[in-house]
Amino acid sequence: MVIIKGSWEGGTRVTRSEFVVVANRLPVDRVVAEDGTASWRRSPGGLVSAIAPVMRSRKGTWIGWHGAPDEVLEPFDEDGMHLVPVKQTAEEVELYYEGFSNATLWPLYHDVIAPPVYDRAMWDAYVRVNQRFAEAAAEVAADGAIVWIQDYQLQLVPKMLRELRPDVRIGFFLHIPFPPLELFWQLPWRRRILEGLLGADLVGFQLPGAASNFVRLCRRLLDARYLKQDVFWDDRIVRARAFPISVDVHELRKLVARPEVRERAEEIRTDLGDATIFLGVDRLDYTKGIAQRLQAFGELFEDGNLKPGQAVFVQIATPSRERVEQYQLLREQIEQQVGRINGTHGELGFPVIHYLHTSYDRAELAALYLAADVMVVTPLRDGMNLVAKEYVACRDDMRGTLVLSEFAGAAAELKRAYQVNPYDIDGLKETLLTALNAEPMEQARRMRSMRKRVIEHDVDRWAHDFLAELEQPHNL
Ligand code: GDG
Repeated sequence: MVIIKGSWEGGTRVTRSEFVVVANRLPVDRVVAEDGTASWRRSPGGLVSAIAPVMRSRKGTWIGWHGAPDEVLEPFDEDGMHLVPVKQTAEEVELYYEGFSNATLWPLYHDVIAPPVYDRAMWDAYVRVNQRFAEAAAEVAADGAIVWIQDYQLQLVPKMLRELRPDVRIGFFLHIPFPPLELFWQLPWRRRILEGLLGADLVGFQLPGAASNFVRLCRRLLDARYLKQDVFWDDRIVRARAFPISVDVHELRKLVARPEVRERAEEIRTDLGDATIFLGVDRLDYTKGIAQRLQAFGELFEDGNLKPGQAVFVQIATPSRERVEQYQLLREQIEQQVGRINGTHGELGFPVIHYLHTSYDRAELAALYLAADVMVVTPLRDGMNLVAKEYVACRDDMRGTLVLSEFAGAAAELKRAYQVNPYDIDGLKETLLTALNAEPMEQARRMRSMRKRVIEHDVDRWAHDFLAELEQPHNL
């Protein structure tokens, strides 16, 4: 890492790095203590823990927003990483983040489950903020550096960065699905997004089908030549490849080995009256199929297949994107549904659903995974779904069953899950009962096979495979 005098925010020092990660958010959250002093804490989650070791060994820099609108922050070091905050105004958060990213791209890329908003002011803000990220990356990247751009908020950055710094090697990874041509075609700025992505040397997706959608679009929309999953563009080869993301198995194994986590799991079971526990853990998002799973669960009581006190559903719904209208509507809808089901089927002291609209620490989540008999993951569309893999990674006791939507990326790897079509409520009910009644031997057989896959393909391997591919020579 070379420290040079630079022009960053008017003459402060710029650290140039051989390895740069660009993501909407920095990998740290600001925590304010009771006495008002602020400090930074590493954000939970697999992406950060996968990239942090690479950042350290390569003395990398992470570029991202620090979470406070209108605030300008100088670059700083934290947790062994060099961090470069990128400013976002309150208006940009509304138009670029809540708007174009989460009210346009998010629903469009998830099968238009909610109607996407097409708004020119949102698009303009998306372009402006992407340009700012590209400029920050251009400024900190050393000659010939590796720059790894993350996710749908930053799809224009590859092209913008290449224009500023043709010497750097650019990788892009999309964490969410990439839609088929028939849906992507709706987007008024479809050409600009595709050209933006084609600025990269390597465009990574969760699944091979998404890579194929991308290549097909390049051909149809831009008339680009291609061979298998290589697109020929601007005298370069742009590779489209699949790299299914995974979880930090090492961290989760350490967590579930802690005696207090085991004890907490026991305590949860006792608190719930030793009922059979169905568990859902999701961001409160309309792509996650929460309403469908609760409806199926409620109907099992209606049909007399389950009895209050005998089975209970714990649904953790982590608050998410609370200023976006569709998310406010979803929250109302789920809360009404939970009230209705508990009102109809619950008994005094025995609600059938425990709905918790809050966020927990990793240890509590691990204890919940250990306590659950049936883990229910039923997204209507999901790039991967880490919750399914976390559950599997935690169950070193070989117990518990996983009900998994066919529409989660994870279904391609977790073949031994009880797979369901979440739109088919009868099928979902049947599968919940089958998973509930699986014999311990059958549970262990399935769990062993799923654990093998997750342990061998953890998040370190994901990061390693992506970077190894990016570093391959790729000249025409
Ligand atoms: C996107 C894609 C893709 C949840 N509640 C709490 C909490 N979580 C953690 C889970 C898990 C993560 O959040 C959620 O990851 P998912 O993969 O399930 O879903 P998205 O947030 O939609 O993620 C997805 C992923 O990116 C990675 O590429 O798999 O398809 O949509 O790790 O454990 N964590 C804590 N408290 C909570 O209450 N600490």
